[in-house]
Amino acid sequence: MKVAPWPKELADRYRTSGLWRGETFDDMLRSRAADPRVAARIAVIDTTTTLSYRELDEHVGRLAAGLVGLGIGRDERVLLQIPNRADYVIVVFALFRIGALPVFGLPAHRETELVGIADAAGAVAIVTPRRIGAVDHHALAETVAARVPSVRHIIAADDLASLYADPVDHDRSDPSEMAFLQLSGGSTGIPKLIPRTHDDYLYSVIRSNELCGVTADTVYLATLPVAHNFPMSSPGILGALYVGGTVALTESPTPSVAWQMVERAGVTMTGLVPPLARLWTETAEAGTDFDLSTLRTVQVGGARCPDELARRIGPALGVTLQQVFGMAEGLVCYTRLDDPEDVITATQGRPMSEADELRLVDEDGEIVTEGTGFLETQGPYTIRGYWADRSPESFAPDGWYRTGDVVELTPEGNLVVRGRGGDRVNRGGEKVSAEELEEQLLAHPAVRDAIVVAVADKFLGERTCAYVIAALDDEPPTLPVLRKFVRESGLAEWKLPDVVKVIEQFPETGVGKVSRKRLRELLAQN
Ligand code: OOB
Repeated sequence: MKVAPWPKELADRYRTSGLWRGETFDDMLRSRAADPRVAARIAVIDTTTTLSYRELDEHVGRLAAGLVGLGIGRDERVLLQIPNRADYVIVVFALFRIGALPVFGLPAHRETELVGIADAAGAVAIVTPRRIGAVDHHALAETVAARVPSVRHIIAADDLASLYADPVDHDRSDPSEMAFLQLSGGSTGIPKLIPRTHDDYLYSVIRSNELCGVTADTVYLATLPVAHNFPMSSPGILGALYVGGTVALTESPTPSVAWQMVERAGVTMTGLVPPLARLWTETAEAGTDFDLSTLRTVQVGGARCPDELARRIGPALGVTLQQVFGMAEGLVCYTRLDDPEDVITATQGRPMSEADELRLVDEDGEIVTEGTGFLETQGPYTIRGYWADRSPESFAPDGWYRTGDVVELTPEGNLVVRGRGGDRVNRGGEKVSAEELEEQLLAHPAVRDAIVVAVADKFLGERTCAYVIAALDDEPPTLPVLRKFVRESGLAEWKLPDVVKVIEQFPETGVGKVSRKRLRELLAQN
């Protein structure tokens, strides 16, 4: 299956310099399981299951055979909606083994998102447990399957064993081809699918391991939803598995649950978004009986970590903080573990690879050499296009990815994230596309027009404010009414508006477009 290719000259360079190694994710698991020093070590642990590398490989082989038996084939897309459980790892590697392509849905996605993703990907199957908490995910998957004709199978992620069959041989995947599809944090309502190859993604994992000090003794806790790029590969669960370390998983990120797993598995490292980092920090500052002494590194990323919080995390949790600024499209920046304190607490680090190229541009695309600018990038693990070529405007004419982030470069070459264009709200790491929410709000009969902007929030960093023009003067839409409406339209809970403001007309820019900037200023004033 083809991905938008890197220019030949770059691809040759990445290959000859050994960044792209010609290794697949299935090669990786097979060789760990075959290595007598690694085979018996714990690969994966959750609250009910513990698997050694050999056992994981056996489960993967039997499930892979079962999936082939269902008729799922190479290059076919399979939408996953699996929480942080050992089953997730088994399913992903079984799909890798047969060369089918996982599409990384999140447990919080609801009908509208799942239909959009399944449809755009042409998914042939959905894998989800029957329930996650109070939600009937099997019923949800059935609704999606009824609306998306390509979906032929719904597979129960909590009953994988019913599919197990005797292992069979599989053709090896081409490392330069697509391994899976990630989802973009997105500034549009249409789901953008991010094709990542074995070569490019494995390079990012291996390089992340080097600079995050991940070894066979690392126990990485997936605290954030594991399908997300950050806990998946920065260095995440794939990093830990690559070196024969241990992946621990927790379904709840709150201290009272997650810290039980820290104690039980002897967790050394995890990644958090800023609101969770605040919760962990404040809980630890207040005093805890949990033994967190095995924790060495806590990463924070996904959204801007306030400097004030960054200064408290290390002392409170007894760890080294690492800031991570990354994106599912590729580029990931890290502060280094031995950076000076002020770099760790006040910057978002620098690119992981010397082959990452960065430039800052202004609104017209002109290069900016001083101060802040929009970040654009190309490199050995940054995509050149979305799958099925959606949103060509996200790429500059020469193929560089336009991150949309406004950043500043310090003299030492570290990045400080200053914000981004007005089309997306970053709600503590969970991104809300203004366009997607506006579209849903416009469908409500009491709404004539709607514009969604970010409002500053101490806990989440940003929250979602919907400015609406009422359709009828005597029935202005209210927050509870619009939240209920958006929830029922099938969007994930994190996308519901936090604030609704009814306004008579939107302020305009000089050219007659709605000025989001002016709306944000209005919000800041009151
Ligand atoms: C990560 O990936 P996505 O794809 O959910 O979101 C990417 C966007 C970035 O473009 C930026 O706007 C924001 O999230 N972001 C940050 C940040 N980390 C991500 N903004 C400020 N400070 C940070 N530290 O969020 C992601 C992917 C891999 C590793 C880490 C995060």
